[in-house]
Amino acid sequence: MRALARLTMVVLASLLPLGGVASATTNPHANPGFETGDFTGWVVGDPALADIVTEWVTENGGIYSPLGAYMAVLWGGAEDWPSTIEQRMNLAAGDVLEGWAAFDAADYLPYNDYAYVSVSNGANEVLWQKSVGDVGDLGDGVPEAWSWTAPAAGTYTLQYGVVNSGDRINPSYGLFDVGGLNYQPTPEPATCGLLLVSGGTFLLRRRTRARR
Ligand SMILES: [Ca+2]
Ligand SMILES: [Ca+2]
Repeated sequence: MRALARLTMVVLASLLPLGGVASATTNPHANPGFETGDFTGWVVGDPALADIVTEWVTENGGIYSPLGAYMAVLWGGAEDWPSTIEQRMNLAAGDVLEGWAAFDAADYLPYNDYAYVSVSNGANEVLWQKSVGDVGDLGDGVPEAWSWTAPAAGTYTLQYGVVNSGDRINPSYGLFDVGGLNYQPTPEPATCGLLLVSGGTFLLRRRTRARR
């Protein structure tokens, strides 16, 4: 009888790790949609090149807004150096990471600024990327969903980044969130003035376009 009890214990103990691996969770990372209103849970590469915003107005008058209250925006700094936020996570096989990203180009070719979403655990995998070449000079890229499933248990780093390519001026912007991003295109000229007034605080934050 005692032997049977011990066997039962051994069988139960061997089942426990199996249960952990089998239960995949969606978005296991902390503060994925920035709804704390700050970068809690994230490591910010350069706080001077990252912000949490409720709305983002482009140079063209296009407006990005989150489905929740907040989203993250990053912009480029030094030439060819990535401005980043990232988060390390212990994931089980089958865990899903997902989100939305958009690229607001504030430069023109050949200065091919770009934004990306990547995940790595040694090897680096780019999940989403958009550049000036993709959205056009000063273009507003449409928000796009990305999704990734962990192929094996391990420690992974999810990174969002924006690079100022070719020089260090006219930085472009990357917008990041989960749960969706809305984008309203540039309004008709008649309503443009009204929207510019409402978006004035955001426009004022932009640096003056540098001359080359
Ligand atoms: Ca959000
Ligand atoms: Ca640039």
